[in-house]
Amino acid sequence: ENHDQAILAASAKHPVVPLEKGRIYTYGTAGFRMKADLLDGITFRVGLLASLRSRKQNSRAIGVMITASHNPAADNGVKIVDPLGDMLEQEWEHYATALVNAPSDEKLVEVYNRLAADLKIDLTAPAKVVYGRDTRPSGHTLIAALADALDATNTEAVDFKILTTPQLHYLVRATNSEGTPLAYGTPSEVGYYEKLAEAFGRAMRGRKINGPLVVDCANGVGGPKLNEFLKYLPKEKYNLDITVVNDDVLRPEILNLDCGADFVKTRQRAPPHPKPQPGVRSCSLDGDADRLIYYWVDPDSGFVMLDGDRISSLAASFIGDLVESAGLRDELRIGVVQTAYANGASTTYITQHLKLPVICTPTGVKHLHHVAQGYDIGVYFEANGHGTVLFSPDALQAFRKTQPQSPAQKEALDTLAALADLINQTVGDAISDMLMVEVILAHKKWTLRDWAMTYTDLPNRLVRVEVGNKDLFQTTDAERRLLRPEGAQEEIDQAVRKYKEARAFARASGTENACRVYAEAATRSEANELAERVARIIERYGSL
Ligand code: G16
Repeated sequence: ENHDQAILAASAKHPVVPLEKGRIYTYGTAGFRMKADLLDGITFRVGLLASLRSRKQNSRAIGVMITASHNPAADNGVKIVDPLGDMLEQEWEHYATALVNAPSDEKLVEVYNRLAADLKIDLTAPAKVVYGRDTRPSGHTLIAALADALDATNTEAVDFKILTTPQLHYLVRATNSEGTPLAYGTPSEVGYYEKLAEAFGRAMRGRKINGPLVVDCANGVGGPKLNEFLKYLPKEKYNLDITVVNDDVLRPEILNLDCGADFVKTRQRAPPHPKPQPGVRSCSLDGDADRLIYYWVDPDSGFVMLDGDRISSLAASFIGDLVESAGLRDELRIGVVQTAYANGASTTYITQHLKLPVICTPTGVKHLHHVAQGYDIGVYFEANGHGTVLFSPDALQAFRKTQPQSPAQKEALDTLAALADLINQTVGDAISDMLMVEVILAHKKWTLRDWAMTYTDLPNRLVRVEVGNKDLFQTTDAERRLLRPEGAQEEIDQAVRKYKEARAFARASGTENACRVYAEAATRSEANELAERVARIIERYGSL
């Protein structure tokens, strides 16, 4: 079977907007992400790649998600999900880049056929792609471009319509594992809610939640989905009192505007609307519900934030204790994965106090996920609240097969097994992570203040710097140092030396046309000052 004519005809309807000379579209931290009006042709071509990927993967289903997550409403993005629900294998990112940058429809067909030949893909084999999108209005037309690509390549298409990103990841894995011993869950949105609700009940083991919780959904897809999910949770049984706010998805322009996990993390304050009630437990999701940040406004000390590092250390500490009680300490290796953005105090707490190994990777959950898979229990979170906990097949087996010698050991084993079902195993999932945090706090009988007391964050500051060409900035050492432009790192080092207990780094964003600067130091004013200094260095080198 030959798809050439069909691809040529369809591609003519979905042209890629040419970039200025010398620049290309690249598959970044989270796929292709940019202003939505540039994405039609790109999405079409990603559809072609998804079909190739499915054929290469023995016709298993591949996922495509249309979302720009925390970015402004006018942006959108497209990314591919592999058969087990994790991110596209990195080697294939190059193939995506090659297809997307083919300079004409004819060249596109050439690249498509060359990939098929080089990768020994049988174009007559069945192919299947499942897809979804967030609430951005542009998602609708992008889905049409994707569907045209699937049609042209004779690929079975399953449209799950509007979803959170982690729901789509779940659905890909559930679709591919259905009917096997490793069945992940029923491949439907309802199946997702039922699985999480059931696991939450088992993990709670009769405990009660300690106080109301306000959940800010960034006016994104998490709003309607969380409202739907709450119908599956018996409120009285758990003393569950959740108020969903910023869940207006009918006015697209307010998506992520002055609310959501990215706002809270970067601005280090609560969303102004609705007016924060002092002392009330709160958390924020981002625009596609894969990030989670907890916080409260303290009547005495003001805003206190519990970010991804806190969620990570909370999970590692609780799960570590359970593994000990389950008698599996010598059997299962637990590790924590962070990025350069992790607060230094969290790394110290995890290594010195919890006595667990920490590995630092570049930004992007795909990197963290990969390293976390090397442990029996791999806890990974980015400071921005994106992460999850992975359990290896050996760990799952140990939870099920170990014969408990005491009620306490049985409880620990059962709770671990329940957590492994509750926590999304495919990718960071704000709704699932929120339930995990609530389970842990309920078991420990902790308030958010108790949680915040475990260690003291080093004051830190994150700055976004607009530059002419962010691709000038190249990093090494898990993004902690700049290789290029030449001279920039020396200047950063000089700036850092002026402060006590200080650290700073700069890197190009993989999702926005900007650089990010992170600084931490002994005091708030020093952290701010250092961040500003480094930002100015980056600005200067970025305009050379
Ligand atoms: C995406 C990635 C995250 C990353 C974030 C920011 O998040 O999935 O792993 O931390 O972008 O990346 P960068 O600093 O390179 O712009 P999301 O929530 O936007 O999909």
